Amino acid sequence: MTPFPERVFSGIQPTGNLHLGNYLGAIVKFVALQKTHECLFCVVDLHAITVPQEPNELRAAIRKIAAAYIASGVDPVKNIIFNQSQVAEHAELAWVFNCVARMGWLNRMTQFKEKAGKDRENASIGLFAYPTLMAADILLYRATHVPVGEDQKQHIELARDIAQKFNNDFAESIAANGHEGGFFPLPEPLIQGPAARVMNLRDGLKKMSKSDPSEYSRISLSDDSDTIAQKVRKAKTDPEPLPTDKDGLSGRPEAENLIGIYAALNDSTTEAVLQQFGGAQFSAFKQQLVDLAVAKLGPIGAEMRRLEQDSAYIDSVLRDGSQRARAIAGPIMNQVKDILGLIR
Ligand code: AQP
Repeated sequence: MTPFPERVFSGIQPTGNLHLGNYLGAIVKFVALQKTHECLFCVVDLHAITVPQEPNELRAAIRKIAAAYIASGVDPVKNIIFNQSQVAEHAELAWVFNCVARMGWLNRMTQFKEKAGKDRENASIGLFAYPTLMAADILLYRATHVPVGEDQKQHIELARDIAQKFNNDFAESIAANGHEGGFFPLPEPLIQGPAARVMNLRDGLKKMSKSDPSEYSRISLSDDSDTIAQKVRKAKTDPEPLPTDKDGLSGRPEAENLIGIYAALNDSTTEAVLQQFGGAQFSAFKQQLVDLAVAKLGPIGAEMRRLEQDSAYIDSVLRDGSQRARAIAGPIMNQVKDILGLIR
């Protein structure tokens, strides 16, 4: 049995407009988990600066992510909402983990390969070490559960490897400092659901992402009703009617994606949606999807726009959250120093 009480941590980078993938892959899970768990939801601004950022845009983007959390229904009083750079221990523990993780482990990270592209020599060291900072984000709070989209699975596995290696390498000192059963938990990713990997609306084989040059590839949380409707109508499909069961979706990535989005927005399953729409033409299904997406996302977008006007309120939420996060992180970082043999 784990000696660690259950605690949830997750974060989103302030690197652009939040899209339906971020919402369904992460934020919807945050809203559900706050009912049952102690949760920390972070705006991971130190991750954002692994690639160039314009300072004014970064400041606005940090506030925008916090606004999106709150507008989506994450309660800033019950949960800790904060930005990473206000809690210095994230960077401190990341350095320790840079000394625990192996080059070979990081060399295998597919996200670095995708983001660095062909010009790897010119990528920042921060971009390469991104997963050790992510491991520090989670383990600084000894978090046990991490709600994320499917694309982050490999990074959570790395966080588990780092936790395990730290526990093994310092086993004696960990025990001498009075900790039973290892110092860090092995965090579990929470990935399941019909929209764990929301795909690009123009190409069902590519992930929906903030950085795709085409606005029509994604639905943004800030899109108004007309824009959502236009994007869904233009979404790529195939000429066949919708199938009646899951097997009929194989080899039809665009159909699978739209059905998954509908299921996730409706808090339903792919099977249930196929039962309802099997045999229908895409045009009829798309109209229903537009109605559902506008009903779900419209109020969130409106509340985000309202909150974005009130930067004093957002900043106060982030300051309060950072203070509460530091109260947890400080003692854990001190224990890490004791285990390592650093004098404090
Ligand atoms: N397409 C997606 N489907 C499901 N979940 C997704 N997530 C991202 N894209 C999808 C999840 O959203 C959370 C926050 O992601 P992030 O902003 O920290 O990182 P990211 O994966 O770099 O986001 P993007 O949109 O893909 O940005 P770019 O274009 O810069 O690469 C995470 O839980 C992630 O799994």
